[in-house]
Amino acid sequence: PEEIDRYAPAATTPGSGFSDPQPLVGIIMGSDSDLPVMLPAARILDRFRIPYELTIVSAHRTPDRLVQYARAASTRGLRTIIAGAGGAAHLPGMVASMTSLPVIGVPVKGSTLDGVDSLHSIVQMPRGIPVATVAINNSTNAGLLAVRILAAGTPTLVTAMNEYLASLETEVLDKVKTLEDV
Ligand code: RP5
Repeated sequence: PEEIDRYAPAATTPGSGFSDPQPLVGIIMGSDSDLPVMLPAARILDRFRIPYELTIVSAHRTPDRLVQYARAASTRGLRTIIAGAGGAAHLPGMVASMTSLPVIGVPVKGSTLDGVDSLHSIVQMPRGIPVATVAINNSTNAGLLAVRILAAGTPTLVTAMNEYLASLETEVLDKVKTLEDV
């Protein structure tokens, strides 16, 4: 719907496998206070040149917007949704109940309870309505999981993900070398 504010990178670059700037991933969060935790997911999607949108949808404060967003997500062209929330974190599960798209939940750590409240709220979904839950505050992994979902059937993205994994390995092996000199 038009009333949903969108943020998406200007354009994708060659080699991504996606040449259309139509957002493929929706990053949503319950409050602007979640933004610092959710931005790493956006940075991962930037890195893999995947177009996304980023906005606030609150399950409790904007319930009508939640329904509109979730119901329209698939027909608007989104392929997966990353939803972050803290406390009584009902956003990912409620979105998953109203779309057939894969939903990745990010438990956001609040000022109390160390984020365990958010984790339990997101991970303990009833049978039939899955939410792929990542670790508390780990939206990087939410972004990476979204890339993996999109990579199925997209060889350029598979290659890019393998290169990313190789870069992690190199990073650790470089540290091993450094430690050998200590
Ligand atoms: C949740 O309540 C939000 O996802 C956020 O993590 C938490 C606190 O929101 P604010 O009071 O900071 O807006 O709905």
